[in-house]
Amino acid sequence: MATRSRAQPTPDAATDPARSKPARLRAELFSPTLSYLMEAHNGLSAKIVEEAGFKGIWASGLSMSAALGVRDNNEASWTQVLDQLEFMSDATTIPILVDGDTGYGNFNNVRRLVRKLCQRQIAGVCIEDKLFPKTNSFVGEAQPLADIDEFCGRIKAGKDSQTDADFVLVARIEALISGWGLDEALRRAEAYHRSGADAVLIHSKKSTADEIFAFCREWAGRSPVVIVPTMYYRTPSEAFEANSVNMVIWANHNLRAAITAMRAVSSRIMREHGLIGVEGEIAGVKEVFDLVGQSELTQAESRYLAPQQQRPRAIVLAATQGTKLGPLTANRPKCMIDLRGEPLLRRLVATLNESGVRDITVVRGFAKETVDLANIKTVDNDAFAATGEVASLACAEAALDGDCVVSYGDILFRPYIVDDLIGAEGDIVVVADARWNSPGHRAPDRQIDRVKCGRAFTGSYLDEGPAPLVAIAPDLPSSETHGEFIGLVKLSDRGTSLVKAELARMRADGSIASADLPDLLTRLMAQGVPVSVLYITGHWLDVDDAFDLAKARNLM
Ligand code: SPV
Ligand code: MG
Repeated sequence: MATRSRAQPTPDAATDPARSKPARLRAELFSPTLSYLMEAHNGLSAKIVEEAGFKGIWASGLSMSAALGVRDNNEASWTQVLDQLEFMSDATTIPILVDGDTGYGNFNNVRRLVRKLCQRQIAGVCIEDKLFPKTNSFVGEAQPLADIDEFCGRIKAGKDSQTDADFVLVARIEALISGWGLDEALRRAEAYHRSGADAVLIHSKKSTADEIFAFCREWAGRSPVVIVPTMYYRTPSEAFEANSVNMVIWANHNLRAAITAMRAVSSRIMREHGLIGVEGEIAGVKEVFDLVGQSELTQAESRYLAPQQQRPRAIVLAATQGTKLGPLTANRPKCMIDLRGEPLLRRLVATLNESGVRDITVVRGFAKETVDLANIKTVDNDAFAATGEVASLACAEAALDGDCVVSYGDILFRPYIVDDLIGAEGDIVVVADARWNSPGHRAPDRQIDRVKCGRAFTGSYLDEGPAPLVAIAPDLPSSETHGEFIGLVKLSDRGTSLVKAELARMRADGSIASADLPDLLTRLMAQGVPVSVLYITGHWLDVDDAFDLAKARNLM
């Protein structure tokens, strides 16, 4: 014979997280105080039951069926129920007593059911003495009951099949529901107890608990008693305790609450054709994320994802008006000018997204209310008119954390450039175009940020990694210029720390307001911080003046 039930456990075992779920349900059932199970019907409702403080879950057959949109007549198959239970069990740490209906057939079906439940750490099952396919106890009158001996066979088969010694089998007596009366209920309770049931569930559809209490008196504690006071809901729990009930099941109240809430919100949105009325009255999206543990995944990603899969966040500096574009930027900043039907910034954000960079903070300044795109966070540099790039970067200091890409807000580039930059070695890497001097590239008088490197671009595939940056400034002589800084920088975790420390120093010495990115990089290099250059050859553009804009629109 397989494992049989254990002796009565000590009461504090009910909440000991070191103990198995079946052991904790068993402890609840046998504890001297009244215990409660709360209904859940899927992973989310199970989590909410645990969050509320319940020590156990009733996986209701009625509720799981209704949540699937079917009747409580075994229309959902037993394996479909098992799937629901797996989600509920995975989502929670407290034990689950599952409503196993009739056991889905005869003794043989019960054996397989119990083995499968034990495999999933479901703590116990309740089976009722009716026939497959079952009918809910509150539907119709005089439902046929199972033959006592046949049902005892189901109980024995279930107990003989449990692979966890603490697994709980509750035998549910439907004699009162079906109108057979107290004597029949007691006769059945006795037979089920002798067959090895750990507890009996005595069910009633009366509006008072009289027949339940009469049963309890006669039963006299021969085994724990479980009740479902759905119909005699007015009876206070003190009365259950006084009548030696061991466990109360609140059987369907989360499902019914969900129906009421969903009806109210659906009809209101239908009526109002809008969301404003309901928004403050329903759980926020963040609550949804919290309930399903979204933050744990973020932490796990930083622990387990390969470094090349961990995409940095991005900070886009987009505070300037861009006065050289005349009336085009009278009411909106340069980053929002139209490039063939789309704002420049939307194209930039899409490129970053394409490279897996999704956490994007845009620093707004001029006409900030016009910088309003999906999937970006914004911070504001309200002193944009009197300050420069570094001051804007400092406004986004909270986002300067871990690996980070910093981009000007008026540039566009092919996605492979971000991919290469993210993969480039070095704590601080800047992107420079080696074809800075090619004809027709720029308006003739246009000022650019020139870079001087430890190694010129050769175009050879054998060039090993980024070149060291030696100087970055607009006024380097052409003979010493190896490229044009395009306004794209990668900072490693260490790189962001170095930059933050430098921002603090610049704040202290008053240089932060007017500084641009080349000034910041120059200061870092002066302290011996290595900065590298990733060479590219074209495949990018910026939009500074009408010449650039015409070129950009042609390229789009
Ligand atoms: C359930 O919750 O599915 C039950 C309890 O079995 S009752 O609906 O009262 O039968
Ligand atoms: Mg049921």
